[in-house]
Amino acid sequence: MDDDTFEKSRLTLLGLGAMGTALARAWLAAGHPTTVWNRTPGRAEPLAAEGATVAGTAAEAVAASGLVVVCLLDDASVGEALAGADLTGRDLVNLTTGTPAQARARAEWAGERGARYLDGGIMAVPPMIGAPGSGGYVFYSGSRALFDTHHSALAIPAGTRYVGEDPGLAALHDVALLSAMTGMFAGVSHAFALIRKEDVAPEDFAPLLVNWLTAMAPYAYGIAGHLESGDYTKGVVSNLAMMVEGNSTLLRTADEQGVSAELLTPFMALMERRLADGHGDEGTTGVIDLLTR
Ligand code: FVH
Repeated sequence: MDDDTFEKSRLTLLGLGAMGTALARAWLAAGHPTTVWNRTPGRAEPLAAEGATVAGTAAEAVAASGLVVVCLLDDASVGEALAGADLTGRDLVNLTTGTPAQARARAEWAGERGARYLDGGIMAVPPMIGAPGSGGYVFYSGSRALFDTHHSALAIPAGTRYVGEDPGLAALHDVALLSAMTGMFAGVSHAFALIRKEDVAPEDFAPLLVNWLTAMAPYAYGIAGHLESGDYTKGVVSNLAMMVEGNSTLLRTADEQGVSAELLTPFMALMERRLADGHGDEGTTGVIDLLTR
């Protein structure tokens, strides 16, 4: 049967920033009757022209649909926006980036107000929303029943990955990946700083950087294997003693190029501590032990 034969479920979206607007457009384009609300009303105008129903208050928007999706700046703004809304019987899906503890507290808060709760962590930037094949997806955690009930609507803007009943798990996965990305961009920034004053075109250098990072990324599987087995030396092809020795060349090059090494030195200090503890035959997995309080 043609998909258009089925009536698309009604939903409400609170928050029309860059991400909220992209989400709203994806649901509208897929034919979901969508009610929107934003603190600054002007941001809803283009969506009204595209078929959205614009609510005057967050409480009105919540009252309009059983499924209420929230995509606001942070957890505090979620509390503020929903303060005057009756959540009884609503299915609340919170796509606002927050910490695992905030997600767990928000799930309890929603339950006390009579709502079912699902937390989401968006692994996409706005242009990847509603773009099949972009690779964007959303981690979900919390009520499995709620995820299953609304899966067809939730799968419209981006792919979905349900990671467990604990509402904090989506945020944990989200923030862990964002943290890895932050480290990657620190390295990328340092690399561009090194070449900046030389006769090396950034546009020529960028593909080299991307290829190298892509080639190195699968070593994360080796680290996972170490953590699973407890043997941090298994399959090590570049040992810590060698890498710490090599760090002096990285630091000396930074100095020669007039570049601050401040993005590199915290990680190097941990490598040195692990080496000093007698683990020169490992890779970098032991650094994780030093980080874990
Ligand atoms: N954009 C991105 O690249 C990332 C990708 C990954 C996921 N994030 C998270 O998505 C949440 C929303 O991000 P956004 O890009 O839509 O953010 P902004 O464009 O800055 O819009 C912020 C919206 O939040 C509203 N807002 C802020 N404070 C309050 C408040 N106290 N009460 C009610 N609404 C509030 C703001 O309203 P206004 O300023 O237009 O009145 C916007 O609608 C976020 O968690 C990202 O981490 C995006």
